[in-house]
Amino acid sequence: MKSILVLNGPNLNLLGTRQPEVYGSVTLAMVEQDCKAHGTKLGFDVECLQSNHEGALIDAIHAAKGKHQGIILNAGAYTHTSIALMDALISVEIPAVEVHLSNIHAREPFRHTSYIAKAALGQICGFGAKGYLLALDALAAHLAEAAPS
Ligand code: DHK
Repeated sequence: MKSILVLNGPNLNLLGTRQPEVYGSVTLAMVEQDCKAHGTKLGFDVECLQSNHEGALIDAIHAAKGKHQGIILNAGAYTHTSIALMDALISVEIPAVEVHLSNIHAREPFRHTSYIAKAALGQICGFGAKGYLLALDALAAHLAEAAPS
């Protein structure tokens, strides 16, 4: 069975209580549960991981090589700063979809830049927690196209 890694970065462990007017009231546990359930419908095994540490996120991307066929990444604020995360994604050559709960392009100018976008198939932002499920759909379509069964 194909496996997808859902990776969340800094402060996303606070989902549900952190600025709910921006990030919504759904907790990370609920997001992860929904991703697993949606993955099952699509025929994917879904593994979820969250870290507040850049190095741990890089290690998780490296460890995904040979284990996961796709990555869904919300790198939180590292999106706007981390060349190291971009390089990690490029290095492992695993198709990745970037997700943000908020519409980063409608917010402060410093959030308009994404290093992750340079290494991702595409970006889904502004749809709240549903964005993760849309990203799973996008990866399913991409992987089916790449290797039709
Ligand atoms: C989450 C964060 O933590 C912010 O730093 C990003 C992103 C946006 C989100 O919308 O999911 O700027």
